[in-house]
Amino acid sequence: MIRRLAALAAVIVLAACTNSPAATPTATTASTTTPAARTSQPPSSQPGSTNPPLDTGPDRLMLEPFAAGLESPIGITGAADGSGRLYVNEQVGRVRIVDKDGSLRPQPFLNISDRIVSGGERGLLGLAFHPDFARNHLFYVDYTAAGDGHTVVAQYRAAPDGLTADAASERILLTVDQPYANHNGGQLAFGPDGYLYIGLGDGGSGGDPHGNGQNTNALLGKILRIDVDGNSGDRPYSIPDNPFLRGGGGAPEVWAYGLRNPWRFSFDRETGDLYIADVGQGSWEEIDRQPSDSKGGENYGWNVMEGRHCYSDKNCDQRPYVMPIAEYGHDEGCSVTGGYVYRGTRQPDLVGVYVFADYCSGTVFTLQVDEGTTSPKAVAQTDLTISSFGQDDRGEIYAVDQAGGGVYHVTLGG
Ligand SMILES: [Ca+2]
Repeated sequence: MIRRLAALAAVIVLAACTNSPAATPTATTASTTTPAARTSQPPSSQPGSTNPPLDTGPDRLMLEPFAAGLESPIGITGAADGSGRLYVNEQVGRVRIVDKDGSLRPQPFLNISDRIVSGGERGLLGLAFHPDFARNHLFYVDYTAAGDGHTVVAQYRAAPDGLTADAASERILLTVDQPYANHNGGQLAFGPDGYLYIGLGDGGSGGDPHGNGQNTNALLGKILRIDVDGNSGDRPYSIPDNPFLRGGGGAPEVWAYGLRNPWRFSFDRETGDLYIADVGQGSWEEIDRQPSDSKGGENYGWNVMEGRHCYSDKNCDQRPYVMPIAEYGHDEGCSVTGGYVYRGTRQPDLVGVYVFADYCSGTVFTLQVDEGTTSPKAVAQTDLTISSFGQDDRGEIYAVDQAGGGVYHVTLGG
């Protein structure tokens, strides 16, 4: 506890020095296990000295150290069970528990590293808890299988106390062939409709050589939607009323398509809108939004388009595609990490703001999502490798630093 208070104090000191232009990012070594204080200085390209319009959200966010000692964390989530615990997936194949006081439990919640190939864009990529987890103890993971490198989505069952889960309880729901090692997607999230949404990249290599993004019969380059509480025919799940369920034209699991590598998507827990961060090829990173009343079937454009720009055909007809609500170029980063719309209670001035980051530059951005198409606003420059954001049960947002092994609480500071 003393160490944690010291770290927080260091953050506050740095925050008081944010007029200094010398606070540039430094390399974070993989051996770092104690979170160092992170700067909260907006990048120098931001007009921090002028008064912004009132409705553009906070000018500055802080990432306050919350937990440390994780190995290559790439996801974090609460279990919506009232425990206040955070569950962090480590890339190698472990799920660890961070208690609500920020302490990391030494015993993993789950260890399935024996069946996973990890490294690069592969590993234990996704984790989601059943909406009724408190009663049925079921949760779901997305991982890259050892041996063939394919994507597996599987169900596990936790002990009633929520502290451990038996690796032998695995029930595989879905296996998807991966032609290349990269672009595996991996996000899992339950929507407000109670169905499980699954993000899959285009299969990898570069430029989508197999054309998966626009092929509605392929599961790659998609967001899928399945009902884990049912089963139909030879499937260990059932298909909700998805866009291609009736009338054909695509695989029944497909919910949305035209995606390159959706690295994190999330539902706004108040509005039900879906926010998708789709990693770009070489020039543009994008955020897409799907309204809560969508019936699915949106085509987000890849590989005809990258962001709002024609990609495979320089004179493309943009009309069939849903444009992103925001994009940024590779002058500001190289790989988007999608985040969450803040709906917590501890930071009223952050309510309704979508927080996300760039994995490469360490820049944290916000979007004022009620403005429609908008521009990302850089609100913190960190030296973290932000691989994922997540929410606890109360709607507080956390980030994980893959290189340093830390968990950070996103706050307004002060
Ligand atoms: Ca797109």
